[in-house]
Amino acid sequence: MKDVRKNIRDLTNNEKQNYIQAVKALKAKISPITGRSIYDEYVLWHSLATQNADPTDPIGFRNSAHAGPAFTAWHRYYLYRFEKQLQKVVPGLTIPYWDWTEDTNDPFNSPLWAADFMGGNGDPQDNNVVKTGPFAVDLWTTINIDGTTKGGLQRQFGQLTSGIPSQADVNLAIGETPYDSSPWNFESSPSHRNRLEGFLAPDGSFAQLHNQAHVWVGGDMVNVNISPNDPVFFIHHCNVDRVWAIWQDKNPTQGYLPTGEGPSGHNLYDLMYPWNGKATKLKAKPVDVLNYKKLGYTYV
Ligand SMILES: [Cu+2]
Repeated sequence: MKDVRKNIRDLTNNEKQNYIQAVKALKAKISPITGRSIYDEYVLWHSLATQNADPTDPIGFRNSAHAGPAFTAWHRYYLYRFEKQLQKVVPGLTIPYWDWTEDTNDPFNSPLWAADFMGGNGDPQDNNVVKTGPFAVDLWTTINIDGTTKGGLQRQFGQLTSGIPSQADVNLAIGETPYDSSPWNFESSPSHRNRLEGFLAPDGSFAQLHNQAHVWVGGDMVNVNISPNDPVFFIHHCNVDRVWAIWQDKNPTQGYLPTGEGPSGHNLYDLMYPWNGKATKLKAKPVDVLNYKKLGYTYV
């Protein structure tokens, strides 16, 4: 039996409730190893990877999880682990995905932002703090990169970019080969990874696909160090993972690159920081996560 990751539009009310309940349970649950909230551990892992800038990148922008080949693999492992944690609360629960293309024409009114799901926009009169839904200011707190409390979740829909990805954008990413190319950073082209990550926007804005949806939501989501503070992070990244999975299925002869000549932490057999057995006890390499079906899940 595989875990089935569903479209947010196909969730029953009960499934939505279970998802919210499980996310909140992870926020409340304390890790016996670190003494921190399990949810906040995930925020900090993302922060650790983001702060681990790669000095070998001539542009100085690549880090362990972004603007480099491991972008897709890092986030796939991250979501996989997070989903396992959710399943400890609600057995069989999976992360749903936000297919942006169904909301391209009207992102403000996506069912994602329903009061019984992710809640709505931030309050522009009050520092863009979210005041509706299960993650409203009195019900959810966010953290800074040092783990201290930051306050209410922030969102600023459509202020920093006007739109979210379209079907044409997604088709472009699905049609682009190879997987990645030198110089293995945000200038790589052609590159499925860089196209999907969203640095190849035609207007040079760096805000296409994955990046654009982060920027459109704004607030916590646009602060790459702590973007998982917003629970929508996982639902957004589930769709990024899904698009990569579609690309993989369509291009079975196009493998992960680089296999060994790229930057440290990004090659097929490199350990991905902080899952190097030192920064955390975990160990994960891109090669471990290429086959999503082997990880035990599928998309409908
Ligand atoms: Cu990320």
